[in-house]
Amino acid sequence: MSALRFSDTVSAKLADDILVVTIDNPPVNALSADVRAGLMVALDRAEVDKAVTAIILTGAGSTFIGGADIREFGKPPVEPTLPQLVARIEDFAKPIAAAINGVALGGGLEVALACHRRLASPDAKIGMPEVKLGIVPGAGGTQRLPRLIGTAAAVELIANGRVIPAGEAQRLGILDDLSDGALIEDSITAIRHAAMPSLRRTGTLPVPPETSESIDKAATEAMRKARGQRAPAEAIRLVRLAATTSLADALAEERRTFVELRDGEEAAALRHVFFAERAAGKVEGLEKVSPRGIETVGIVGTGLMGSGIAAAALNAGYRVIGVEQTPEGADKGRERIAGLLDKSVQSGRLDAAGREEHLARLTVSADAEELAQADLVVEAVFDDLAVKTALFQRLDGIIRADAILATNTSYLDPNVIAAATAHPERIVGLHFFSPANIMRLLEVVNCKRTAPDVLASALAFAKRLGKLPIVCGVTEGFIGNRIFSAYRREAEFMLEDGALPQEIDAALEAYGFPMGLFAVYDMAGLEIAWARRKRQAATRDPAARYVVIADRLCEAGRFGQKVGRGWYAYSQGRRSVDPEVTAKIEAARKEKGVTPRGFTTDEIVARLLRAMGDEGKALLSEHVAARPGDIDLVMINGYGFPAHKGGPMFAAGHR
Ligand code: T1G
Repeated sequence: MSALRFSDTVSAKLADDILVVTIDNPPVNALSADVRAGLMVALDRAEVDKAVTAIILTGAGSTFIGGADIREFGKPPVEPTLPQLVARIEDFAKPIAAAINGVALGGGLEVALACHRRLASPDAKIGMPEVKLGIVPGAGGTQRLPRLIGTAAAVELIANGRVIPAGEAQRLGILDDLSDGALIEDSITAIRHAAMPSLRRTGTLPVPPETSESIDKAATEAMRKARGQRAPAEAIRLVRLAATTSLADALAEERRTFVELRDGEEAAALRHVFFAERAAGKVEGLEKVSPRGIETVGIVGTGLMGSGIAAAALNAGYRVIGVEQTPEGADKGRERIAGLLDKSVQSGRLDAAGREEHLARLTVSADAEELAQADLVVEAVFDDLAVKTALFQRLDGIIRADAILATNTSYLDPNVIAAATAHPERIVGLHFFSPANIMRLLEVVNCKRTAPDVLASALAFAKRLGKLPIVCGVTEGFIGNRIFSAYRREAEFMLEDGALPQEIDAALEAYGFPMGLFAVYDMAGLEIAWARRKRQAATRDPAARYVVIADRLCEAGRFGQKVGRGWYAYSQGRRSVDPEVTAKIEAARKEKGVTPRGFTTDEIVARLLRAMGDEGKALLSEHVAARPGDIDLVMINGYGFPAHKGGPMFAAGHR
């Protein structure tokens, strides 16, 4: 069977009378201009070649087609465009089958929907995640999917950008069949009968009738999650069109909407986040450094953070040795970890057998000598310098010389802890965010003496945990808490100047934060920052502006939600404005002789964004953060910054 080449990325082989066309455009077979051109040439050849009775489309490697080539967005369109290719496939005189050998996403699924048959390997995944990039499908997905699975199901998949396994896709009616191990052969068999009695052209199918209730329910649920983003609403509008508008008119409206969104700020922000996520964790010069093998993880302290880290490590397949100070403490720690696994079972993320298998890999002991077996030890003990330093000095005498020591400290200086130990080069910071088994974000702190292979090992560990690792240098609060402190300070300045907590929180929620700053502050507890302010009091710059309002709340025992009072009052879990807080704010203003003034929502947001952006610029100039995208990812994944705004650095114009 001779190989035919239609472009750099598209080739084919003739299997008897079937032309098997393969897209080979690493790493994800994106539908670049070369792929689109190559497919068009393949169709030209099949059209005129009498020896060809049908076509199979498939991908090289483990991906069918990962979507349109996002890197082409923002550049002048190159023909053939994807809609032109998709229309030609659907209208082709000879049968075409999609042999979906891996992920078929976005434009990849749209190409498959235009084919006359669709088979997939059982481990394939399919979906239209365009809304996660701030856009809608732009090559017929909003019109062809409802014709196969109905409007409500299409709304649910497209407006949520959900990616589903092949089995579910077959049950919904997107795929004709699954093929385990003989995908091309099975596709050839299927396509031989596709023309009888006539080719099924998806775009000509009627949209199955269904009640408006089911459609409205899917739409309402999707809009609830959209949190102010445009793309999901536009996707719903377009999918609804399929049942009421001609294919040609609806495709034109889909394309118009796609182009408008693609060229808008929301899509630019989400593309920035997409590429920032893939750049994160890449450190100059570390590519050639081999990480040390880690299979056994020791965790000292199995409290809230330690048990979360233990559960994350168990989920990633590590053997885990938890250590507590007493046997009772060890028993409690084990119960806490088992409890987290139970929650995973309840949520369906883990089954009962998996839970047992995880627990078989867990030891929790009061004997620190057990840590001699660990390849990596993470401390998650009380965030006190003396406690952590003494612990690391003790561990120097217990763990292997090639074992790595990681501190989970939030605010202490890991360089100071490392300097007090025998081997500072093996110390790294792993700042987990609570709950550590759920939150993706992990700040990987590259201390002054951290050895390159230790940093590489920490990154490999983070990736195997499924975390989003952001490498940072040493500064108080690393990236996230330092920026949080900066905009919390700015918010408190505005309180003193005349704003109220509920006004600032409402402004942040209108911008897209799930929760305002003061509500978050109440959830975290006011006492942590209070303790730090008291620690810093002696060295604070007397000329620097200092707002006493938070201190006044703490002095009155208002430590936040857990004590029922903080910036707000809480009863039965409901938050309400507390006149006592307003009075304390007014008293603090009077003490400073401040005449309060009003603030608009825009001004509040602008001042907070500027505070975040300025602190981010400082982190970059101090080389604590390597790139603006890293800062954006920390604030989006750790502090609720709306992804569709791109993060504080993107919002401030630092792209
Ligand atoms: N275009 C260009 N580059 C892409 C890409 C894409 N669609 N997808 C991934 N890459 C790059 C990525 O930046 C990284 O680059 C490398 O490939 C590996 O990615 C008309 C308009 C496919 C599940 O949204 O979900 O179709 O860092 O690390 O973990 O309606 O990539 O190596 O230089 O993520 O194996 C819709 C996005 C597009 C899918 C593979 N499609 N991609 O995951 O690899 S819009 C998507 C993914 C569209 C149509 C519309 C994942 C993946 P580098 P990776 P992975």
